[in-house]
Amino acid sequence: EREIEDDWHNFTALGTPEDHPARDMQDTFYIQNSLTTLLRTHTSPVQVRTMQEKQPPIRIIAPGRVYRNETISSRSHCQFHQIEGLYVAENVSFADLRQTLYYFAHEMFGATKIRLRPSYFPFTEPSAEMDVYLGLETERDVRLTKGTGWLEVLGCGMVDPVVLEHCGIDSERYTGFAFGIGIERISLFKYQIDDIRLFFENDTRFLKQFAGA
Ligand code: 2NL
Repeated sequence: EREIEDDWHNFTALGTPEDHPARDMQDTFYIQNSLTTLLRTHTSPVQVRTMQEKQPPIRIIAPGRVYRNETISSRSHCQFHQIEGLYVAENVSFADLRQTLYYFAHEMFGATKIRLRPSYFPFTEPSAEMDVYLGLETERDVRLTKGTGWLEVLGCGMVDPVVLEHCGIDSERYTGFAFGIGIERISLFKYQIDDIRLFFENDTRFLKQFAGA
């Protein structure tokens, strides 16, 4: 999939207005000072193109590298990988979203409890953050969850009808849910890695640990 996108597929189609801070040069890498050609800030343009090309039911998982102009530290980087999911069909509900995410949390983390907290994304309404319950069994759980037992793992929501219409889908007939996960962020705690920069240094001593994982 393309990593260089235009602002329509990365922002406009997804309901991110011209004056939204995410569009700023501070946050997004533009190509040669162009205001329209940029490094994608999420994998959503893949789903946008899919919706433009075919009618529901649509089920797609879009993994890939994305770029944000952030200060590099042990916790954040200017490049990372995302997995986004999108499901658009008749009668897709928030309950469907919750059950799908619960299944993922159970398989990925062995979590038996999740919670959805209200949040905001320009492309979903309503929007939520999903936390998984790790408990406070180990010292690591206490540290990772700041003593609460709950860990934030992804963002999600019901696709905003405006986004469906931008992509040529009848929002009176169809509804959908979407979610996005930062792969490095969840790998950091799943594999107890303390610095996100390690993923991009290509040091074979680091990479070999995951051979066959
Ligand atoms: C996050 C949150 C999210 C989406 C991504 C999406 C894509 C389309 C339409 C609507 Cl085409 N939504 N993606 C929705 C909610 C959250 O990502 O924190 N990602 C790291």
